[in-house]
Amino acid sequence: MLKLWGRTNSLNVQKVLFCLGELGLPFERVDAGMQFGLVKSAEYMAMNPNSVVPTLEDDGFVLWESNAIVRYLAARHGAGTLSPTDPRARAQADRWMDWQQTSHNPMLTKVFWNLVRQPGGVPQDEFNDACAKVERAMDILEEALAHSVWLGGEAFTMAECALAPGVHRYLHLPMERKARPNVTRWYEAVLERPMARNILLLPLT
Ligand SMILES: N[C@@H](CCC(=O)N[C@@H](CS)C(=O)NCC(=O)O)C(=O)O
Repeated sequence: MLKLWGRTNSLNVQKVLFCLGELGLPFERVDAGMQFGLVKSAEYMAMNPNSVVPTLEDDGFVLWESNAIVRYLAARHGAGTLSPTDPRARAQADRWMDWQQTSHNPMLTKVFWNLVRQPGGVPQDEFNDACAKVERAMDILEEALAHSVWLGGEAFTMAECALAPGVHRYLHLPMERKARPNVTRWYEAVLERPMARNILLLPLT
């Protein structure tokens, strides 16, 4: 049976949970990270030397990095659906997944921590800069979704699994947001997926 380590309020764990839910795969989950600890234990670090969540184990095969886990599960169990087989469709999904890790998430994390987990923990100018960059990233997403139903085109893919938790987080931060109708339409469509509400609709903590 697949085994996943990670707390459910982690954006990176939520990506994997969403992917597992889309694929309908049975799995066991172990709470780990933040208040649950475990990630600094020798046993955990032997699997994931980064001391972060998520980590997946599949019949002795251990994998860390949330997007790599999503790609692995999608390739193994969702080839042609979650994991597109057409090279261009695959590249589009990959592109958004890489963008999530490198452009969207770093600044979103700074804003999120400053507003939710450790209010005032980030100097004001750094916070303002992070907010401006998150807004710019959300504008890029808004523009892209004006031209396609899903991130990869006409079909729901693993890119949705990877990006939905971050967009959910952004949309629920206690701050002002401008209207982005295409993002809203996409987010509402994501919430219609069978497992999405269980995984995403948690209070931000
Ligand atoms: N690039 C890694 C980042 C993993 C990461 O930073 N995980 C956070 C939670 S989202 C973490 O484990 N934080 C420490 C903790 O929860 O104790 C991935 O995508 O898996």
